[in-house]
Amino acid sequence: MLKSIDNFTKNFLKDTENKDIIIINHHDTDGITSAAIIIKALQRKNRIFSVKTVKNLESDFIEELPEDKILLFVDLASGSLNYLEKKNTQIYILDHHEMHQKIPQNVKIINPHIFKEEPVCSAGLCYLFAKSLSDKNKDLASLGVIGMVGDMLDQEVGKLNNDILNDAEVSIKKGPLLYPATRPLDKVLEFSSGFYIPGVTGSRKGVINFLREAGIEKLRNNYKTLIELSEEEMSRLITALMIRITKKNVNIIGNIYLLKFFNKIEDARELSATINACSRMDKSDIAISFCLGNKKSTKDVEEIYTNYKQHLVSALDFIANMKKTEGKEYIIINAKDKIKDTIIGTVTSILSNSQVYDEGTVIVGIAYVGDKLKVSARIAGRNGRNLRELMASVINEVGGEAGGHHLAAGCLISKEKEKEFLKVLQQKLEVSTIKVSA
Ligand SMILES: [Mn+2]
Repeated sequence: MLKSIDNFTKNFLKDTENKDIIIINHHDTDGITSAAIIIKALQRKNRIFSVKTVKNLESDFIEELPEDKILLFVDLASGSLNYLEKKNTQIYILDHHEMHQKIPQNVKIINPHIFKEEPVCSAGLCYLFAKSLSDKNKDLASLGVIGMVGDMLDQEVGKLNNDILNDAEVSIKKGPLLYPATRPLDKVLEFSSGFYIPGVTGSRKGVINFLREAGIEKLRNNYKTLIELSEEEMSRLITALMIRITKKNVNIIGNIYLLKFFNKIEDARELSATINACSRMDKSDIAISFCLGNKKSTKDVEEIYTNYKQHLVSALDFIANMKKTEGKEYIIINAKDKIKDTIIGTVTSILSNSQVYDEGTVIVGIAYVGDKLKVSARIAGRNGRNLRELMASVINEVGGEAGGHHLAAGCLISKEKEKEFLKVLQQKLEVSTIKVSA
């Protein structure tokens, strides 16, 4: 794949010598960090470009893109090749989503699926592209790592990803996947980003008791951070967590990635969550400028992140009290206009990682966006039916656009089809539920 990236880069440089570029990126963490890498790298090559960040790639949007510019798609477009074929311009794609269409003549694409390569996120691909443009771009490796963590491709790292981690000079520590690992443990446990700990998350008293049980004492006025714990303290903490979290499918332990982000040591997971929050609150421009090291956006970003967390809490609260459609191995949550379309996916993810539903349960969240329905499907735990196929089969009957992976997929459907969609979805969930072996 590296050889193909070199070729891709050469062609791109030639094609953009006298032509402007439009960068089109997905709005999640991987897409934002991808765009930031490309922006920096193209500035260094004196290229002229504009950036468009999108929630998803719709055919109308593609149709309206100008044809006198070179189009560079990052973290999307692998599923839209048939639409791109109709554009009368050269198109470049750096993406890792599943591909099921033939590559058209006017498209050059780097996607690990083509090369049967280890999974590399788009920010990783953009970083490899930037590195092949110039060795100077090595300083962009951290953004590649943040994208990797954002897309959760960080737990089984192969050679390519390992090289990116090395370029970013990341230091790795094994421990509980609670973040940020750089802040006092009591705060991290109380607001627990990562996983839910019964009796501890959200309870100040619970946190203090839990830390006492684990034999972790205050150091002067503060608790230590995760990364400051001694080996013995760490192992006591992990044991205490194991006792509290009995579900098998919760990932408690993993790699903690610490990296230098504009001269401060940060937890990559926290940076990823911060960037993601901005996009979900429709502030992806601020997220990009944060990734580019803009001082002012660092402050803005913190505020947005806090606001976002409050939004999530109210959304979860709303779901707990609303009427849901529940079946044998599925649940449909139609939040209509009560939950933001940009948050419904996160909320279904939180539910799928919580201990509320049995392994394999399909969780479908629905929210309105303009005249459409945004649908997010997740599997509770790590095994279950193929959701991308499920979504595609529903779209086949109802119309719309679908995408995603095995365990996380979604679709966009015209609001007029709401009733029909719900009927077809429920039918498919009822009929062809595949038994999950434990
Ligand atoms: Mn991605």
